[in-house]
Amino acid sequence: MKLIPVFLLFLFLHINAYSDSTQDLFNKHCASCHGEDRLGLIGPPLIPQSFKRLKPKAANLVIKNGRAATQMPAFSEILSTKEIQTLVDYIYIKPEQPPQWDMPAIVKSHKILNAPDTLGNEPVFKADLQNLFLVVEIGDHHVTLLNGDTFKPIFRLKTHNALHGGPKYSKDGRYVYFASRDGWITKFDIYNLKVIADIRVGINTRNLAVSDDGQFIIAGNTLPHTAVILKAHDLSPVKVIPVVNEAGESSRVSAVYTAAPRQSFILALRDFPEVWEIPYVDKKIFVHDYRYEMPAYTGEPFSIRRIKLKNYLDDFFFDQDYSHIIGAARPEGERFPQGGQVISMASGRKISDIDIPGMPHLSSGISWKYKDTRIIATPNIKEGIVSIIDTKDWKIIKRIKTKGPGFFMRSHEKSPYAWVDVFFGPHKDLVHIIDKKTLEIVKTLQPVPGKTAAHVEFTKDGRYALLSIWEDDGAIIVYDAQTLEEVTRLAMKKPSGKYNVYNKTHLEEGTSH
Ligand code: DHE
Repeated sequence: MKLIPVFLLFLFLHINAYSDSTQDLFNKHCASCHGEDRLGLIGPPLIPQSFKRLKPKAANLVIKNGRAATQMPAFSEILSTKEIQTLVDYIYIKPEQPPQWDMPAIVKSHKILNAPDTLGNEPVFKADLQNLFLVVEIGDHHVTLLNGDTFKPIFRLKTHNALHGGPKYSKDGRYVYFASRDGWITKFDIYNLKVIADIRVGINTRNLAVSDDGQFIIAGNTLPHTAVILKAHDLSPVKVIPVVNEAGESSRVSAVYTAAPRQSFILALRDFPEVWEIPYVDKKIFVHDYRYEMPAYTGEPFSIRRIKLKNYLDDFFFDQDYSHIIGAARPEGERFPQGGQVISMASGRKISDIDIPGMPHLSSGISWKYKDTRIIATPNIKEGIVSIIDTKDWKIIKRIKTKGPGFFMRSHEKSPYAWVDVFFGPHKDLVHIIDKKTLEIVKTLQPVPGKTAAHVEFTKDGRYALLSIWEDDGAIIVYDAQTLEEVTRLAMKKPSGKYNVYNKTHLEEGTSH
């Protein structure tokens, strides 16, 4: 009889010792990116809610081999097979307290630091306000405001950790909104160099979009499974939209966008194959497409139009007038094979497939006029190619071979060249320059041997191209966009994206929106 309690005590100590050492293993190798609580930092949350599409066997392979197009490295040389499996088992355990971030939590986090009406309307510095850049420095979590004529920094702002996605400007370029991966949305007044307001909309957030009328912000979360609408004026919260399908299943948001001509927000969802359109004004906005038996949609503001698809859209691109979504999914066996698809926004139906191999990075695709048509060029994060798509018939007209998978592609209407980086692999220090007329690589730059070179943005007039040396002791290198010669360089802490006010607010065809 006495043996039973002793056995139970042994069992209890054994389980505790096992879980402590598992937590130690997790803390040592995973917590710096995914958080000790597994709720995500620069890496995504590692709890069962985040694994609706990733089965344990596949998670094991991700830990072993790393994940393409993310910062997730391979651990096969560092951890034993047993340790990897221990981590897989651990991340599929539900946290004791289900993570929550609801309206009361959002309201509580809201801080107005400088009421917008108390600040002056004249900028406190001299510069061409349309040719300013914001450079996100993820090395030490700052944003630098840069004069696009002199290339001299004007101001450096401390931000929340790990900003992700492009900061979004108000139409006049005075205000800018940032989203951090840990859920914070910040409004900054560029004229006064002051933060207006700050609010935490989620535990793990993807990105934000600003309505074309400047009234509303939408932020998409991966934890919890919500999208949050804010008033752009002072970031006060308006509505939390649960991201749930008709069967009651919830999904992470993979990205939110503004479709200006449609006066609506578009949401790409990760865990069920739907795209959502959410109007932000009170009028009939959806044109009936006579080719299909589809009723016109007359949505109330912030109601949901569900566009149901046969495959997920993990990454996508809009054509210039926002009448089509060109999307691609991470391939998942026979049910969801690889390839792209084109969705008509009017009918909500797929109108074409696109034969793209690997994993095209459509959200950094660009478009330009080519001969008698308009083309879209997209880098590929799995293969060393740039795919050129003809928007007349959605056929691939060329695959340009590069020195490795790339992440970002850029051009400017006034530039004869498109720039594409080679973000992944041994040639990460190279950048290819493509002639937009011949679709040939005409030059390959190696700005700093051995250091990652990535993400280009042009000045307002397209005369100069700014490139990041994506390292902690990195730099912005300014090139003459015609001669491709270096003009100057500025030291920066792991500069990631850079965003020109004019190009972004005028939806310049060579940059992301
Ligand atoms: Fe990004 C933009 C998704 C990993 C740096 N990234 C975007 C956008 C999406 C996206 C949907 C467009 C939204 C916008 O601009 O509002 N990114 C994803 C992923 O799904 C992916 C592959 C995995 C993830 O962990 O989220 C991913 N992204 C990364 C990185 O690892 C990068 C290189 C480093 C980082 O900061 O996390 C990175 N993503 C960026 C940047 C932009 C971006 C710099 C804005 C590009 C622009 O010029 O607009």
